[in-house]
Amino acid sequence: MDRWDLLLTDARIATMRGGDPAPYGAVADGALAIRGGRIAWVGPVSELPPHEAGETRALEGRWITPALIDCHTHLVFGGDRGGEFEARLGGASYEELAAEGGGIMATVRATRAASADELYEGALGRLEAMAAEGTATVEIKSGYGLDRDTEIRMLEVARRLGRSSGLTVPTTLLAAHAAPPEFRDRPDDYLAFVADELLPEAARRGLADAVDAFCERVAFSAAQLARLFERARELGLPVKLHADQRTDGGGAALAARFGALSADHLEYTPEAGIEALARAGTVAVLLPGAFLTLGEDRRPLTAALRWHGAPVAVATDCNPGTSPLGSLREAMALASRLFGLTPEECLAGTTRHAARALGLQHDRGTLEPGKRADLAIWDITHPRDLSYWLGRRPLAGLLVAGRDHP
Ligand code: DI6
Ligand code: FE
Repeated sequence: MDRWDLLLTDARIATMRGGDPAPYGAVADGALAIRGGRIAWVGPVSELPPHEAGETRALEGRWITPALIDCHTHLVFGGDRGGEFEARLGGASYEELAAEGGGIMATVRATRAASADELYEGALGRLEAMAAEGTATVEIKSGYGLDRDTEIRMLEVARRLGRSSGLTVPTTLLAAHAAPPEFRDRPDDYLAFVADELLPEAARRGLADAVDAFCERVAFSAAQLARLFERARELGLPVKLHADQRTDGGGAALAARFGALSADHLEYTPEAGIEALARAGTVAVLLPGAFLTLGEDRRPLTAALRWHGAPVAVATDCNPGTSPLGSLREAMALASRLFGLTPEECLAGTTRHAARALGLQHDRGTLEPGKRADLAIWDITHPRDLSYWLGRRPLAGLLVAGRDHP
């Protein structure tokens, strides 16, 4: 006799299992059982084994999917950049505003000036809004401090958000986001500081789960970043990369060479770079919010990603400058329209492949026995509705490790 804590029945279940011949790995008249915060059983109601359940809930035909996973955000930051948004609509370019001290540096100044509590409160509101849309795992990057104290403070705030919210918050050190004013015209000295001091400290204190960098003409070159990635490797930390967002800087190839968890943006990645990502098993993370906000006209090569079999994820890139987007479900709706991803690819991109982009593929991202019981329950008629509708809030419930998330 199987003993379960919670049994969900009368559900339609998009398991998102890889290799399942059914679209979305769907189970029509399904049940899902949870024990100890993990999925204990999933399948058709007609095949339920003999069991005892502490609680049983009939979902009246609602859909269950894996809880969504946002694998790329800059959720912790000070200030906001609404003024720049207006100025850009008035004709100023992102690069012009950056040259005048706006852009990333405006947020760096505001973040340095903010206390840990202020950063925490601001990010907590954004995090709760994400959970209210079905997201239970939210990666958070540093990268608006660009000095020792503020980068560490951002990571500590992200860790605190993970402890207090009940959600999972993997952290990423993105100190190589830009060279700060103190190192103007000395980017190599700044990268040496990051590689030799900041990275080892973050690793020693267990503050970073991964290391990210911005590979771009306005930031750092692939050659400059290779040294940082070698250091990350020595310290046993996986790497990720903001690659080829505005220009082809060889970012995808660099990420593939280091077996990165993910390469993100990829608007200007050539097909050879995509082939390299696919061969390395590096997840291609597409960020439609930044594409849309920057008015970019070059798209990632969706057909080539498919053709080469690269795993593709979708994320919000939530940040105050280039992607003021707080809903991962809306990111799916945008990725289908702007990049031509199918609704099933969008959902795989915010579940199974997003888990892999964080190195969590063995723990979550699909509904299979043994995986963490992070589930979203939706008032929808078909999982494609999650990409189909804009501006709707179809979430009916969120379970995190088998418990109702408030
Ligand atoms: N790419 C982006 O779109 C953001 N960072 C990055 O590496 C920009 C962040 C910002 O403008 O604040
Ligand atoms: Fe980003």
